[in-house]
Amino acid sequence: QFLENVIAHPQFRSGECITRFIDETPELFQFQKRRDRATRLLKFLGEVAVNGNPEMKGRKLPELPFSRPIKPDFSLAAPIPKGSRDRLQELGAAKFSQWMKAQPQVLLTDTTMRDAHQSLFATRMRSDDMLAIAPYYARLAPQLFSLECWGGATFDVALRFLKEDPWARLARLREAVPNVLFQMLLRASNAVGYTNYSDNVVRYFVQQAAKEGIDVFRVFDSLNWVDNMRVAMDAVIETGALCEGTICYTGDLFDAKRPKYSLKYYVDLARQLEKAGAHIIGIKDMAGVCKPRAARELVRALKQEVGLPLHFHTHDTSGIAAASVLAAVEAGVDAVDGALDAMSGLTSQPNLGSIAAALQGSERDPGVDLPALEALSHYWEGVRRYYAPFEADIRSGTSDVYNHEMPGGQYTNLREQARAMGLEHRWPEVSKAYADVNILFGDIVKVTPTSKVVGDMALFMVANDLKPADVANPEREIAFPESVISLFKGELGFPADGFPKDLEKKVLKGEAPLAGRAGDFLPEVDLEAKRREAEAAIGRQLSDTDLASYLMYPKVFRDYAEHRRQYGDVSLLPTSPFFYGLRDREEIAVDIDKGKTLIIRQTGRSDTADEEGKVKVFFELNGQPRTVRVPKAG
Ligand code: 3PY
Ligand code: ZN
Repeated sequence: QFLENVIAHPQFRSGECITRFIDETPELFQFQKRRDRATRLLKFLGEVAVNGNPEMKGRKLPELPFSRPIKPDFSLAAPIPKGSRDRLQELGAAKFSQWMKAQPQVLLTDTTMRDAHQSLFATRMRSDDMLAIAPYYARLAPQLFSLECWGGATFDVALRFLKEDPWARLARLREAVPNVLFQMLLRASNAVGYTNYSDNVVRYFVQQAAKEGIDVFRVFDSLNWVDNMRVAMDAVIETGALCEGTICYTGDLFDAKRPKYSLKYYVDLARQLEKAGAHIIGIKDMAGVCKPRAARELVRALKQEVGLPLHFHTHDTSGIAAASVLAAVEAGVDAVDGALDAMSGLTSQPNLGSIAAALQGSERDPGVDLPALEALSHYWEGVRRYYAPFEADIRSGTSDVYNHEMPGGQYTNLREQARAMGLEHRWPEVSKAYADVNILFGDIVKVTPTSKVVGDMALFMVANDLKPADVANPEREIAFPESVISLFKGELGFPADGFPKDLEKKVLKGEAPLAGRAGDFLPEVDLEAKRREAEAAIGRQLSDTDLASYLMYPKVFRDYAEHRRQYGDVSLLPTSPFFYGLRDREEIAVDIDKGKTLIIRQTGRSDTADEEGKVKVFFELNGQPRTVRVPKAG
């Protein structure tokens, strides 16, 4: 077809010098590029048709076909109203923060595109499903305070499992929603990873994220150590974005047996965050253990003791989180998180639509358009079905969360890890071991990445039939997981009262822990040298955002780049064919560029592998027959 293009071109027909003509006529090569991209995507679809998506291995497949998620009945020709982002741009961060505090409504954050799917189906939601609804958000929900749509585990999972570029997700969402604040979850010195990075890497990451469109950075430290949050917070403040300095809530304010996590503890933390320059104080109840009475008391005290707006985040694992949200609202909290109805409940956030409805007509009425939120939720209901194989088999809230205190965002991921280790059937033991490990480690804050360490240790104990007494016993030799050794070394920082000395001695075998913040010991990274190193490894130039990905996850990024080289940009495929392959005669339209659409249809496949062990999969690409030969695995 390349030749057909050449022959059909008027300049060629006019008989001008062919070499010059080819050199000077780039559109011919655009066709070639498009053809390469199409070939790669067909190769991917062929692979999935023959061997399945590796992500689906060992999972119970849903019944196909899916009915299409229903988009709101609303014209996208409608103009985009002004929203919270326009207000931030008008006022700047400091004045915006004052406005938040002064205005009477409670502001709403929708977590559907980040925490909700992280907590319900192991963070697997693909960009394609977000992008299809994003322009409706811009027009139907401009009253929202923010969309939490980036950061946390989404960064890692996008690259590692979904083979998508998280930065492209952000850029494309930003383009579709220019008016509502975008919020990300940033693990302070751990950025979007599981360990402390060099300070200049954290700064670089924050700069890129702000440049690409993040407006609100919810910054937390997994041990509530404010000193370890300053680098990230300073970097956020410097970009002009909103810095939500966040306290992680754990324990129980009213449990006299656990006095460590008292009102004073949280008020002191909030004061430190205010001093460090935060514009908003986040209260992050990552496990959903902040009971209504505690939420009311905490908000009341913080309002009295700090001069910043408060933003409350919780999870519905217990089944009663909405009561905590409403208690916080009554006590004067300025903003709260929820997930749209179809993506709410269980380990996710409580139901945003119902919370908004409950507050309707009150003096704190969030002023959102309820039927519009319902229409958006209706779409998510359809999307959620694609991801059924990733959902944990839980049907109700559980008060057991007050015992294990596992973050909602970790729950499905840890179950995944247990499943991969063949321990799924021993889940109640894992959850009990999780609580035991917390006590062994000195009753710590458990949120990524400390929660991952506690989870690793819990799995290790169950897999090796170890009891807490065995772990504590100085006579019993134990090969602790690497992550546990790193935790006790202080590589993630330290809790206010340190780690228990006896266990520290046992884990570190007498070696001394770090004498301060890990960032003070990690050398500055030569960013340009890293760029060259990555470019040599993947054989192409790196953009600034690619470099940020490489700095976070070098191996994962290299694997992603190799996948992209082989299969192209698979994020452009719809979700059903991505995970489950095309059914014979199924046709999809894939927009590979603005105004450039591939029509792909699978027409059949050979019944058996050929002499080279390859199966033929037959497609039509824009009406032309194409065949892909796929080596049959195993
Ligand atoms: C994350 O860091 O990914 C979390 O969701 C913590 O709650
Ligand atoms: Zn959360």
